[in-house]
Amino acid sequence: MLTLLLLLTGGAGVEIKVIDRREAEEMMRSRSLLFGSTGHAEPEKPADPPPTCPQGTVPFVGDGKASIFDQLSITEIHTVADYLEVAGLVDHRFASGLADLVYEDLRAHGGRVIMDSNVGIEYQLLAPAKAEAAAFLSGESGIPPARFAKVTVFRGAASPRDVMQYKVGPLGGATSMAATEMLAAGSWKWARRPENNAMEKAFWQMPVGVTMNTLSRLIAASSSSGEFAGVDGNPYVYLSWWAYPDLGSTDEDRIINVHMMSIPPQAEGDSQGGTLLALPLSFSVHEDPDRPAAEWRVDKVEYCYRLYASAAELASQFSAGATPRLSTIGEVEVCSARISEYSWTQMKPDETQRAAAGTALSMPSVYEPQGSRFATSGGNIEWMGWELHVSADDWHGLTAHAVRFRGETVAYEISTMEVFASYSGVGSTHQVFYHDSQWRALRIGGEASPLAAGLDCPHTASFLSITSQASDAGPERIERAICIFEAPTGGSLYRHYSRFGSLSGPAETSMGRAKSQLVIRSITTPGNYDYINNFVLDEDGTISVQMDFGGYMLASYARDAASNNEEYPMFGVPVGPHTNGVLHDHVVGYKVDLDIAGTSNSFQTTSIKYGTYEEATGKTKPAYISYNGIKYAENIIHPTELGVHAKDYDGYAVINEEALNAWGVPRGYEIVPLSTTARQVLPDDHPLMAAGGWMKHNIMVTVRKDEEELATVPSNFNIGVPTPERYNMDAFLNSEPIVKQDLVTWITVGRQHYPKAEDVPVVSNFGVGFSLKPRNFYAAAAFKDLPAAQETEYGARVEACAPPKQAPR
Ligand SMILES: [Cu+2]
Repeated sequence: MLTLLLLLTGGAGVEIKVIDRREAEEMMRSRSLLFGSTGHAEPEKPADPPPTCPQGTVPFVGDGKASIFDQLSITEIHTVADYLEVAGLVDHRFASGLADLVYEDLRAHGGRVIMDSNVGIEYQLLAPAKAEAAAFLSGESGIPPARFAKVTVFRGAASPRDVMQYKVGPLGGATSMAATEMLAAGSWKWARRPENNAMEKAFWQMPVGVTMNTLSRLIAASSSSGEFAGVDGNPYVYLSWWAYPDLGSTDEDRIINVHMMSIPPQAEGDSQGGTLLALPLSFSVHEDPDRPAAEWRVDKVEYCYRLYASAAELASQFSAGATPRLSTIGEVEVCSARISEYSWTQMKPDETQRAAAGTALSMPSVYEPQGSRFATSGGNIEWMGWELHVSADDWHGLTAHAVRFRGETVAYEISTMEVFASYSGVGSTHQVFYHDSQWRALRIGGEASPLAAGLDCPHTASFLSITSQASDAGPERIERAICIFEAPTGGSLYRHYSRFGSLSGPAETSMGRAKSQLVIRSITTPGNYDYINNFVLDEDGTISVQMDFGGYMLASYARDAASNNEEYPMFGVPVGPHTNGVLHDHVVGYKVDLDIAGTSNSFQTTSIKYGTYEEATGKTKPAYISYNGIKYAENIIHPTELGVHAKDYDGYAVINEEALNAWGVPRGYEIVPLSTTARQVLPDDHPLMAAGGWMKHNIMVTVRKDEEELATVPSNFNIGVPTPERYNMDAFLNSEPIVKQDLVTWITVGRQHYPKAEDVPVVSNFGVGFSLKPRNFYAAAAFKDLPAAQETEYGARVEACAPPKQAPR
């Protein structure tokens, strides 16, 4: 996503050259050789892992049938791409392979050739029909469902241009393949397509380069007076830009806002500190696919909190004075940026700054006295009675299928769907927002980072690879993209201290079981933020879904400290020199298809109320009740599709009214938000909410339909218009009866992030999530039959594999 502009300010002449990332990294490397180290300590090499305990002592015993949910293999993707090419449905199989062609096209034809081509953008598994898949999983049918791909194609060759999705398949069978259009032609408009890094940043470089050349004297003059200065006499200043859709975008006018930022020069390979180094310069680019990219219209030039009709107008007003080293040049107020002060955006590992003596010692770590207790086979995982299949969709992220506990299905599907953020902001970065599934090279699944043992997951973790289509080389495997590990929480799953002991035991005793969880994790870094995506299993039948946020905030330019900052305190907080941390939100959406004792399910809410006995029961208060005021629960089975906020009721559950536990209570699973969860505060008529139905409530309940796959589709340009109906939550919620139906709960959890100084340089990881917990699903606690800690000779087992004991203090 990061494209670099290189500004050369040597001598009298000024030249701005647009370069791509590879060239920029090359330049950075050679510059580092020229100017030497900037004095930061080399990061310490990771210490050797702790002694490894025996592994693989638990065999995988399942049938592996849930492998029908494996994402497309690289071979399958190429098979589908071959077919589409031969069928004439794509001119270019993968956008990811276009980088060189785009540059050639831009030089020779202004980019018209690519804009007039059909380009294969994304190849995904089209989930099998549930009825077919469920029959195969249960053994009712011996035939696995046929595999199909869903392919998203930018149809630049269509008239009018549009985005199409094709169902392609079946794969791997004797039957010949076919491609079927899944959307009405023209319904997903060209101007609404998701941004595509491989294709589009190169296009935007043209108008951005032209604009920066027009403003070169402003930038150069600012540099000579120190505002855009280089570092340590280094004549190079690296500028980057961030591009986001403008909220004024329409079906015909695709507007990209470009915000200039600087890049900390020493940060080879990691320039993310630059998201804190906003420059006071922004402008808008209007895409016109029928014209050469260099001629695309640029307007709304904002410099230093002032709007100019064009770069030329800003440049000419600036030239009228042309005396550097003044706060005002010509008619232009110069905003001091002082981007040479970048060290505050960087972490500083420094042994002399250790907070306490213990910092020098190793942290506690996980070890497994008798080997790991979970087993895997491909994406199939087994642990302590749990069975599930896990994978990562390239666009949407971590997904689980066929989730079973103690031999019974709990959920057919739990899928990560979308991570959304919208920023306030007045100057420089304006109103920024993004749907993270939409970044071609930066999406939730495909940008998964290889996980680091000892940082992201314990050394005892097992790893799974995923297929990503983010690379310029086409589809490829990312090794170690998902980790699976078991770790103790340090507390107990249950405990009780008995003063009276038991008949056979000591007079006083504690009983209980240490709490240990299985964690399935992937981490993706779509730019500045890191999203840490977890599915967490407990031995009591609870599965939790958590998203933690880490990394760098996005900041905007501030003229000065709080006293002279237009954005403080309404839209953000000063967090560094000329830097305002901008108020924003993080909203995460999931699809949860619980199946409680089958698929005849209902949605029940519980409110804890206070009132008279008559209000609670509708009957007269019995005489033995002395005070007529009492707490009671009001349960409602909701008749039709609905959305609720986390604070509307005290409890939410999916239940099966026909399947009762031993006590005659309907079996169920409850949905428990893990922390104070924020609903989107943008009103329903805000341009972003037309496609944001999935974040209008915390829990939305609908009748499950195969064609209602997910309630979002990647694109930041669905502004003021809904997504195609297949992905539109507002269309899913149409008052259908939901009693004794196969239900989907669409769960949205979020946080408002009002920044603070401690969010710099990077935030302390924080997160959102929810748990799915058995509610009368069993007749008693599911852990009742598990050995208590004392009965496992736990201490003796630990001895076998423990690191050396510390001397007593
Ligand atoms: Cu944040």
